[in-house]
Amino acid sequence: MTDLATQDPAIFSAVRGEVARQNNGIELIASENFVSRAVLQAMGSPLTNKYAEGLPGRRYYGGCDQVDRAEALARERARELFGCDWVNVQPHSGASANAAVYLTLLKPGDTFLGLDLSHGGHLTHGSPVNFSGLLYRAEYYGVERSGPLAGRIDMNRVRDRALVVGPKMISIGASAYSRDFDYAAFRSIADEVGAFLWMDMAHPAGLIAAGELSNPLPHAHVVSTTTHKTLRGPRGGMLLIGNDFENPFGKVARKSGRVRNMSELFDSAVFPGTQGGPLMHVIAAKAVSFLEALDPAFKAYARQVVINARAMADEFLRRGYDVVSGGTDNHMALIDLRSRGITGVVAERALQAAEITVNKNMVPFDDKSPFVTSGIRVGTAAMTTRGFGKSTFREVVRMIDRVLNHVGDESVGREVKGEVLELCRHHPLYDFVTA
Ligand code: DSN
Repeated sequence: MTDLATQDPAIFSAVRGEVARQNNGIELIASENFVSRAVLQAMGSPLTNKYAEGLPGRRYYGGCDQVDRAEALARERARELFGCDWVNVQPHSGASANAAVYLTLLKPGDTFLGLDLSHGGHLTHGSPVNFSGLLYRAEYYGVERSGPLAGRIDMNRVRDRALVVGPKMISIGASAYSRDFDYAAFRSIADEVGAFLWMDMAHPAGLIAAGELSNPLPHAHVVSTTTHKTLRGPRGGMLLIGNDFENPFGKVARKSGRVRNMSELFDSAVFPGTQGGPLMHVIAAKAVSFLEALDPAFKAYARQVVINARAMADEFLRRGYDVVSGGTDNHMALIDLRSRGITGVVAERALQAAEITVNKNMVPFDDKSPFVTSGIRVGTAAMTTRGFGKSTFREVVRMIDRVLNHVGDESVGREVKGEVLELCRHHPLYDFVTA
């Protein structure tokens, strides 16, 4: 990055500082991962210069031959990866992909049913400060407070809620839910109340592609995702439709006097509905990451992500922590710190001082604000990319436990930081723009 270093030393310094932070810390934020150099190179390429509104072969601009090739490859590889008929790889983010879902399936004021944000749901699934909660009438289901399903979704309650609120759409998907979903049960409820079923698989997408978790595509009318979490691609979004075009809702819809497939409606909800020009450098990087995910090595990676998450959750339990729902099926665990007498924000800061990055997170039935919270969320996707195995993750929990048992003791923070640095040295990440 010599040009950047010379031309804009301030930005170069921020980039170098961030690379150093990633290299020298333990990254446990469940929504983050580390992309390959090939993905970085595609993102940093002159494809960023190209306008290409439209779809491959049907653009509003000339000179699109090369970016058409890149987007066609991204689409072909995504379809193969998830075994589906149709994808749109243009959404700039998960939130953009979700905006296209709402635009296609609902009208402003329509009711939909989604997972409560404070129970692990996502901002774009009806939060009152987000377009989804401002433009549409959001109703919620949640997880159980106690009993055998504590911390989990009880499908009987989802059905009861759906029968009461009569949603036009039901959404599945979460930012802080560590269990798999019963897609067939969701679909049966959606069919019973005449609702569309939408799955936002942003968090588990890579695990679903690798067959580690159940696949929503045979059940949901539409699936959205980000590409940068467990899928380990560039920051971005995507929409997918399964092979179920014969369902009573999904086959065709009428718009502008013409009968169109749902896929056409979703395409036009992305562009021109909610976006302008697609980010062709990011789409090329998506294609690179999908090729990586089609490699058998990615299956082994995803398997290890799940093994590591189970080991991590188990080690927290063994050390007396409350793990929401008692464990995990996926790449993350939600730790309720109320019984330890510390808040999420205090834990996040104490761990950050030791170069262990987590995020404070609301736990179900939390009595604290989102700025304080009673929990932390931890994930294994990023450090599994760096080669951490299950015994290393148990070590990481030991370090976390030590820090949390000595909040305010700077010497403990310094000692753990030293251990973190040592572990990171044994699992190198990026070898460029280092000081
Ligand atoms: N904000 C992301 C997360 O951390 O889960 C989801 O979009």
